Amino acid sequence: MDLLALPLNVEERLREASHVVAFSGAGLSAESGLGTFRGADGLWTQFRPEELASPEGFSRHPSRVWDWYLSRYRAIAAADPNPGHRAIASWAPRFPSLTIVTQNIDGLHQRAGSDDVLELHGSLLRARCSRCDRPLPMAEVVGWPGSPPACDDCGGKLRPDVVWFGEILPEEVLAAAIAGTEESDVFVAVGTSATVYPAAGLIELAYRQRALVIEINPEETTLSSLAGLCLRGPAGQELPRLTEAIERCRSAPR
Ligand code: BV8
Ligand code: ZN
Repeated sequence: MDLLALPLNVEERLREASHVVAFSGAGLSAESGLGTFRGADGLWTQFRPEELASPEGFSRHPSRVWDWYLSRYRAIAAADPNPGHRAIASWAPRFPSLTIVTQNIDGLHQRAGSDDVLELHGSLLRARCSRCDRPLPMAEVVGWPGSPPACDDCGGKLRPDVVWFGEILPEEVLAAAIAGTEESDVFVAVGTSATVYPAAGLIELAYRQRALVIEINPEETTLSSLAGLCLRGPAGQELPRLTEAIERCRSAPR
């Protein structure tokens, strides 16, 4: 791995950082084989988000939406965390405080060893009843008959326990993500097109409160101008390079 040369001011910020936020989007899981939303192979290119990832889409086409999430669940079950997930997991002991905020619903941060992951958009490892809200593990219901299966308590349609467009984010999760961002010295936005709100607003909040924003993305995004450092490469390559640079500058004599 070729060493990442950091500008002096960035080195200084990383050396002094006590609270770091890692904010991830679908691009972090791309190298685990999971499709992104807006990239060339994006999931949305086959369907429009409103058609599938929305309450309206689900009420109009429950079976199509359920089958789409079932296929994504199967892809997630077959996927593994990549070096990007593992690099972020290795940051926990390196900083006094690390907050991991993800837009992803694949649970790969946790499988890479990260605890307390703030899942802004829920998790596809969980299903819930759309009528009585009963939570169920997706692993359990994938084998149930029906698309979508019926809740065995009330007969309501099961749905993935994710946040759809037009639905509000889990309040306590969003509040914790905002609190972590407000305290952050360094905010690393990896694999996100920064187009979905209120999640993308965290990058603007980090910038406003003078955190060093680091963007890791092969492409430019609408919020690239807020970044003090842009690493234009895949997460699985750039996160280990950044981790090596963090190790180097935090172990150097002060
Ligand atoms: C809400 C779960 C309101 C489901 C998802 C302003 C404020 C509030 C809301 C809005 C607002 N403006 C507009 C809205 C509405 C809407 C919204 O943001 N629309 C967008 C499209 C404009 N927001 C909402 O509806 C939110 N709800 O605010 O409700 C409300 C208020 C009161 C009362 C009632 C309602 C809910 C949004 C959540 C939607 N759910 N996911 C599912 O997964 O199926 S969003 C979906 O997009 C995924 O979570 C995905 O993660 C997310 C964001 O996309 P990214 O993660 O960024 O992925 P993307 O493909 O876009 O980009 C990938 C990037 O990776 C690219 O840049 C690519 O270059 C890069 N990349 C590719 N390969 C790699 C890589 N990077 C690194 N390494 C690689 N190898
Ligand atoms: Zn029910």
